[in-house]
Amino acid sequence: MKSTYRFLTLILLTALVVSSCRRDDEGPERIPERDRAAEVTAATAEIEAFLQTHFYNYEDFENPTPNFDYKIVFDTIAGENADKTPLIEQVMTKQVFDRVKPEVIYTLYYLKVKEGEGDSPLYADEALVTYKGQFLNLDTFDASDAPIKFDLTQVVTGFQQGVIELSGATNIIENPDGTLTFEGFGAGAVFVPSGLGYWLNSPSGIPVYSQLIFTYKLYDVTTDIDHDSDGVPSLLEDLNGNEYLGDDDTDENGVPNYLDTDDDGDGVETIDEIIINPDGTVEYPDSSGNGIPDYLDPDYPVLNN
Ligand SMILES: [Ca+2]
Ligand SMILES: [Ca+2]
Ligand SMILES: [Ca+2]
Ligand SMILES: [Ca+2]
Repeated sequence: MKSTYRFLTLILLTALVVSSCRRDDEGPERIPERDRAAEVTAATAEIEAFLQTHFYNYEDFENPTPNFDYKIVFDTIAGENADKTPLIEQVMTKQVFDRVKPEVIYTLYYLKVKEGEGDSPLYADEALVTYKGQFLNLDTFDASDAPIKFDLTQVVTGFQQGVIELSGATNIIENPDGTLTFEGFGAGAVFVPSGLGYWLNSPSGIPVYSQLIFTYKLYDVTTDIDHDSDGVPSLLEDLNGNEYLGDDDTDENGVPNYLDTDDDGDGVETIDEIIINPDGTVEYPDSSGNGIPDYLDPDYPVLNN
């Protein structure tokens, strides 16, 4: 457990050094890292202020015209829009723990404007989406109108947690011109505090500690991913069942199980300590009968195949 956090901290520290180097006469200047718990309060206040003062084009979604693109558009509640329903009355919330400091809990706000009629992704799946990333001032920092596939373990936590609330399309039709039509897709948005976003590790163009908005359409879902190809599906490498793969590290070598091909570090590859049947089902032998399957048991380094 401890070494997992060391691993994560190492990534953040590397980012800290890179992102805080300023080329000036006085040499590199460090941006002090903020307290993660205190920052939750500040970030949540900023996001709630946005949700109270803004609305989305919900009327377009309620009565879609034939050519409506199902894109979420935000605007300020003011002037001729003074009577619009604020987002704060339409959002849903979920509790999400901080991936660096798990005792810190966020209330994550998200919007489900079109639920989707197909499969819903899990945190270890891949999702085919179009998306747009915006700051709270509604400037866009990133977008893809072409469907793009994301490994949901590799995106910022807030985006992952928003996308998994939707379902994908039920039917994908290939048109004569080569484009795809997705029937029954999902559409939503998530309002991401920096601690579930980029924190200090922000790509260029995104200021550190920015709160972000992602809008997205979910088209398709790829399940049963085995990131390290060791025969154990990634979902089953979430040993503590907290729906986060980064903090399960049986041999405490800094590589979490879902990316570790020898999970118990006994020198025998995981794939040689499990049985993959011809029909694809997997068995996890416990040869010593101590309740720990061989691939997680460093005291049982016996080849099974
Ligand atoms: Ca695996
Ligand atoms: Ca490991
Ligand atoms: Ca593994
Ligand atoms: Ca092993």
